[in-house]
Amino acid sequence: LTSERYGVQRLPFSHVSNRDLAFFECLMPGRVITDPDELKLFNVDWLQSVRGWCLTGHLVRCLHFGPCLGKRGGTGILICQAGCILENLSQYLESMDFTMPLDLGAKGSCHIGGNVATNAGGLRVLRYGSLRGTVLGLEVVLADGSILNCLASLQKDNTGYDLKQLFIGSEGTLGVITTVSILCPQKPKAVNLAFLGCPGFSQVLETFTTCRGMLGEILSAYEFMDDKSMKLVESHLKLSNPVTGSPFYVLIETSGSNSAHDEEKLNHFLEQAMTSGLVMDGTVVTEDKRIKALWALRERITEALTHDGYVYKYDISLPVKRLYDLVTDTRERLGRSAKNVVGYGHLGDGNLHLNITAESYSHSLLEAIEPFVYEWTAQYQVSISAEHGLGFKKKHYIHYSKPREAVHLMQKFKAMLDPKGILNPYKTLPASSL
Ligand code: 2HG
Ligand code: ZN
Repeated sequence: LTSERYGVQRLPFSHVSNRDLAFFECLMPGRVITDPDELKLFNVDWLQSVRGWCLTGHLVRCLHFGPCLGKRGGTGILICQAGCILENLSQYLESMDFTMPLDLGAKGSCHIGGNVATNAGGLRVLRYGSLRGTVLGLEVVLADGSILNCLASLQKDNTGYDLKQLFIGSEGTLGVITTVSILCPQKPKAVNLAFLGCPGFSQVLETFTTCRGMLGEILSAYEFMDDKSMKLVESHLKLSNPVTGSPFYVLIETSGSNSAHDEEKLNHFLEQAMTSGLVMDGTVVTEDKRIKALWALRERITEALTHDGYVYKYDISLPVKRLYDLVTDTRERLGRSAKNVVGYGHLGDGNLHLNITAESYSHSLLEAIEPFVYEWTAQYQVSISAEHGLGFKKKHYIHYSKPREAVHLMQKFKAMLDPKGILNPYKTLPASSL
């Protein structure tokens, strides 16, 4: 049980009464859920590792109304409500020759409000930067019920503090994002995807340096995965890897405006990478359907892992040179007590996803992993949460990445904006002694 495993003490919140239910039913007829089985879907996380005890739901369902795209001076500015699904937004934008600056494996189910609240990174950070740069404005409901309108759609606005940044990446602990304005680039005219096998991690790194030099402005993603992650995708999801037999794989995407120019550049790079032994084998695709199929090999690793057993997840920012050392050291430390220790991630952003699987949850395995992984990480003064946030399980480890004064100031913001602690309780920050 979550409360026992993690020692959660319920805060002194009131309970939902029949009067409350009647109020919500009046506000959103037919949308209030009280059936325990239906509620389970919202109370248990998708990894099935923790559960909450909500007796009623659900607000988000009413926040899914459609997007609109403005093109001030040819620049695409999307304004949409928080409940829009990322993939629907992408399709809407593509039909108008624009693209979403954010893409991630969960695009078919995740909501843009959640993406912004967690400052989700994903596969396009290398090209378009994080949501901190592309989100132009937000509308947020504060803990006292008032609406904060920071819904600017200007690229430049230095009037006072940039309040929207407080809510981006705050994991819903400071306010509920209800509307988002986001800057969307033009849809690239030519996209190529190369899936390559490398003989070792040092070659993965050298291939990155080479392709950054040779592909420069058209490079839009550089992802890596180890052989073990690919094996899981093959065995659990029955996807076939077109380039087998390498200890490491990389996905290199180019996005540009001139296909002949981009292909020539890519071919030059591939020739160089093959002749110098950086790459053992590979395939290049340009057709939309085949691009999607290759991306699935990378995007669906997370899903494959859930079929492998209980998953311990770590999302670390590291100097790229050290990125795989953490995987090797963890594998060696855990030996046979883990089922699989895999490493993959957004190498172009210095972001490793270290995942460890076991047949079922084991407290002693958790103790062998934590704080080892955090201490290992802290020696490089980097981040124990690169793009996923601290959430419920990692809030006590914030000190590995942030100085005491910074955590204290965060707690002060929290106390000011949410004095009763009603917004996403028990997440992101350790309890304050303020
Ligand atoms: C990804 O890059 C996601 O696939 C999920 O950020 C990472 O499950 C994970 O560890
Ligand atoms: Zn990721």
